[in-house]
Amino acid sequence: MQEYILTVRAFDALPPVRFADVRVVITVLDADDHQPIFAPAVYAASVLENRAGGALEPPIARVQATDGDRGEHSAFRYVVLGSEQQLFAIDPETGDITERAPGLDREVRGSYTLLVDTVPPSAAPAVVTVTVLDVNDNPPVFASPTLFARLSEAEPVGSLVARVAATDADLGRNSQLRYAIEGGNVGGHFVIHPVSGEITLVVMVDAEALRPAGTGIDILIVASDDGVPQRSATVLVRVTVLDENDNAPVHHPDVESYEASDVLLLHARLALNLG
Ligand SMILES: [Ca+2]
Ligand SMILES: [Ca+2]
Ligand SMILES: [Ca+2]
Ligand SMILES: [Ca+2]
Repeated sequence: MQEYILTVRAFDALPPVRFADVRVVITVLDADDHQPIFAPAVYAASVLENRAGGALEPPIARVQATDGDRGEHSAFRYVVLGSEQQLFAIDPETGDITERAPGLDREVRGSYTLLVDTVPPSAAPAVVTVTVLDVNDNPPVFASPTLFARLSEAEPVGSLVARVAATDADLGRNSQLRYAIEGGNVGGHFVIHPVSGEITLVVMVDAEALRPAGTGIDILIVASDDGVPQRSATVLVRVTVLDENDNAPVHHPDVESYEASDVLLLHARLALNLG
């Protein structure tokens, strides 16, 4: 409380001059003529997604407002305005902002803009932008657990057999994928490009060599992200090997003597019923 102390002296107008003093105390009473003011008015904060949230976690940010009045006229509390108060809590006394448990999901929403005010209202609400930082909480995903490919046994080395592609919902290194052959590449016929996912033939396939076990080769491909902890997924690539007529024909004695042109001529004569 502010006080002014004055001394007022009264003099006689004519001699003998005498005087008398009086002490005047002026007390200036406070009126509620200041609103709380946020300083600073803009805040930027970031928080890892999937944090437990709640009061046990360190606050995301702390806002601060001051009121130029005194006593009860300077009292206020902090509040978060609008729908964001469902996700973010503010300590009414300290201005500490925390996320309400459970944590935020960057894959759903990457940033929030909070308006923070006081009660009674401030001159202007503070703006707090909260950026949600990525955590590697998503594994790579293949569109289908199995990919089918066909390969002629006549395909030369270097041929593209198939291309696998997975997606990862995270960000940056947490979504950067590398591919590798994890199993089933019996005979070492295939290699995979770690970035493009292209599977290339490096040793030609012989369909006859696969029988009677089957008509194809299964390769298990793994896609791994670059996050910590690393997450991965697999896809099975079933390569059906198509037989080509690469074996010498078994000749029948009756037709052995015919040249191709003779066979055609014979068929033509029969068709014309020439005998
Ligand atoms: Ca005030
Ligand atoms: Ca997430
Ligand atoms: Ca990931
Ligand atoms: Ca994530």
